[in-house]
Amino acid sequence: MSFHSGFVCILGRPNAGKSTLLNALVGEKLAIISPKPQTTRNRIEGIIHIPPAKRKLGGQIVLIDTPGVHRPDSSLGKKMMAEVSVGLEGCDLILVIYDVKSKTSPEDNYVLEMLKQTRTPAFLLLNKIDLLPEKARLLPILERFQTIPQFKQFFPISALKRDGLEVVLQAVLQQLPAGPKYFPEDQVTNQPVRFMAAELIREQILRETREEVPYAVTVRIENFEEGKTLTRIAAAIYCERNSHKVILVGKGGQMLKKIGTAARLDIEKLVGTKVYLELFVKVQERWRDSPEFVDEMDWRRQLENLTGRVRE
Ligand SMILES: Nc1nc2c(ncn2[C@@H]2O[C@H](COP(=O)(O)OP(=O)(O)OP(=O)(O)O)[C@@H](O)[C@H]2O)c(=O)[nH]1
Ligand SMILES: [Mg+2]
Repeated sequence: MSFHSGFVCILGRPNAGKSTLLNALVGEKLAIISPKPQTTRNRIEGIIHIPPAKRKLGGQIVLIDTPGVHRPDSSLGKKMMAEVSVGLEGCDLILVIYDVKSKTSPEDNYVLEMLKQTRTPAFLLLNKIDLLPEKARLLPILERFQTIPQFKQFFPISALKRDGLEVVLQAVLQQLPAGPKYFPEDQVTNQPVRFMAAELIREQILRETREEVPYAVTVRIENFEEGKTLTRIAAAIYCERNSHKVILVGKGGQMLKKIGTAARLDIEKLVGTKVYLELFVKVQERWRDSPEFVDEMDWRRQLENLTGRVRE
């Protein structure tokens, strides 16, 4: 049986469940998840290896998670939307993910506008069906989207409960062309471990803080030393104001300790050794409005700088 492969981009509003879908389909925690919108800030690639089976196609899907589609009002927002555009470029199929419990919003139109510009075939995944008391509630949603010719197929799913995902995977493979294995079988992502560690720290901040603070925070790994049994990590948590710093540190340093302990346990699972994690909180005023700072935080840019330096 032939081997199908290609690039598939996930597109949708903030909070629709894109990252939950990526993690569920790849079977590994590659992206952080939170109930707060605009959690994902970079595109994240996950590789799905599907061995051929009886009457089932085999292949490799390079799945790209993207930030939620919104009208940006900062350099960070613009960068996030640029990440969505890069993710969409040249992909073979788009999975538009729609939260069936969400209210209609202008963001739906932004998503559809972006989709139309690509002319790439798409599937519509109606997500969070576990929250619907009856499936009949899907009908009005389907009616809204059925007239859009780019949508080739519709799937009700629950990314959280992993419901309906097998069917989606087979349909995706059918849609993809016969193609090569792009990545070796033991590779599930191209993200550097240190970036994933920074994200796991940010995930705890998203969990523990509210209002402005989680949005005003970014994390950069300042030092990462891998040993056989211990990984030493120092990370800077950047926020925009001293009042954010006060919250992040907490009374007697309690908040920072809580964030650090939970993140450390997650990072230990990721790297497979014990972790010594040191956190610092730094104030970088209005960093979200600084294109240079936002760019500096991009791990792809950080890698470019590193390899550039090696070449010199
Ligand atoms: N009940 C239910 N909750 C879900 C499902 N999929 C995702 N969620 C929840 O929805 C919230 C958002 O999930 P994410 O995967 O972070 O959403 P996202 O689209 O990546 O969000 P952004 O990165 O902010 O654009 C989290 O609280 C998830 O647990 C689902 O199928 N059912
Ligand atoms: Mg996300």
